[in-house]
Amino acid sequence: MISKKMEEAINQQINEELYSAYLYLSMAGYFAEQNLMGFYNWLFVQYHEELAHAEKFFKYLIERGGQVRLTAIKEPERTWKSPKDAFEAVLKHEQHITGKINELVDLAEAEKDRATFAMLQWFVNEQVEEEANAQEIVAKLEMVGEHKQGLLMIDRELAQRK
Ligand code: OFO
Repeated sequence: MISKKMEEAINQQINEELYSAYLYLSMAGYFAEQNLMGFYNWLFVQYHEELAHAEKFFKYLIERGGQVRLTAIKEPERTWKSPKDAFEAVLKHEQHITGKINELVDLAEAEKDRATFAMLQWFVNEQVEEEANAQEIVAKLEMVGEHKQGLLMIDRELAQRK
């Protein structure tokens, strides 16, 4: 049986992951409005990844005999100043999520909850990838600056993500 403290923290993380999904879906809409359908595709795939993260925590909590408590998801932003501004927001958000995962790891350690600690290692590794992916796109957007052709090249590349 999982502790109440750990249960509460995992429920909060389910909300964080669902908010991540909501944020990226909102961003996908922002890029679709600008006909940047490669960026749209990347974010739509990312939206599904975040739903999968929420489901992983949800199923884990049930497996451990915890009680799921879904709370309200806050409204995400709808517009950004530029593609670079949007992806800087992705990176900042992922850094925030990494912090949340690290807090969960600390709590699992403090509670001597080895099963949760082990489960969280997948998320620790996943966050390395999440931050690196966002960082790479920010760097590319910085490189192309105001050049529309460069932006369209990145758009074509991001259209490949499945
Ligand atoms: Fe769930 O990793 Fe992104 O937010």
